[in-house]
Amino acid sequence: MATRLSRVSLLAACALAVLALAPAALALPIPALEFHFDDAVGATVPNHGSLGTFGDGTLVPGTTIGSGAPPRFSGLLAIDSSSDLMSTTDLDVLDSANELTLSFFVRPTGNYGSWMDMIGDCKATPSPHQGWYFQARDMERTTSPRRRGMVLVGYDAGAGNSYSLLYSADDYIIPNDWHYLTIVLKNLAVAGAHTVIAEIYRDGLLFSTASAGTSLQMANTPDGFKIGNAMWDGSLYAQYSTVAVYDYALTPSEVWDVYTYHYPEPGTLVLLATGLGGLVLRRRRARR
Ligand SMILES: [Ca+2]
Ligand SMILES: [Ca+2]
Repeated sequence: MATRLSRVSLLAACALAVLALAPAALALPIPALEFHFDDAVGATVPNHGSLGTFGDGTLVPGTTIGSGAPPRFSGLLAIDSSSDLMSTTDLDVLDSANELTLSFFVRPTGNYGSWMDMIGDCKATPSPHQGWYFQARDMERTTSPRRRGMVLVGYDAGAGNSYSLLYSADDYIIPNDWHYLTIVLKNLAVAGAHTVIAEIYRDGLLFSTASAGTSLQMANTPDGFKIGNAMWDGSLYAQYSTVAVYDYALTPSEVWDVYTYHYPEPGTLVLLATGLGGLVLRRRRARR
């Protein structure tokens, strides 16, 4: 009897696991940009997003790619000096979007400090700043505030170099650990007084939310999307993998689907389906 019951349970678990897998496989959101870093040709990093070759990345000399990142794609971009950079041409579809989602695996490796450039689409100089970018903040600190992710949303001329800062909670970015970070930005192009929102996820789950009031609208930036020496400050030394930009906001379930697609663990999906997923997720977070 016990054997029959456990067989039935096993079959039910397998069926649920298949159901859990199916939606992610069939209906993943499509990004405008997605870089895998395992297929570069010379200095060109192919774009796998909807913008096609128009969104290809270009490496500046000295910027290298390698392997060993978490699956599904193991290629990585290594930023190990403040001049390392991958950039695209100017992309109007991203500049004019009211909502954006940025997703990437990252493993910080050094050069920790207070303001460390990571990723963005931003005109750095001359002021006023335009566009948005994401930094690692307070990496050197051992007390709060420390190891935060920060989005700077900068707005156009006319309005006098005005910008908003949106911060994650502490310990969002962990030295030497791979994590999958997702930042959803909303209300970038709303006219009049409004609130800009950043929903900040790690490994598929909401980590914190930040907001800031402004009456300014996002302006077009003449520069392209950048990883590395993106803006003003020294670069966080880090490895990046599977970097994507969506010109719309992902929902919480889409963020989870994308994460589990890029970081599949079959055992996790089976246990999720049988209600034990929380245990495994806690274990996985502890391990990584
Ligand atoms: Ca380098
Ligand atoms: Ca631009």
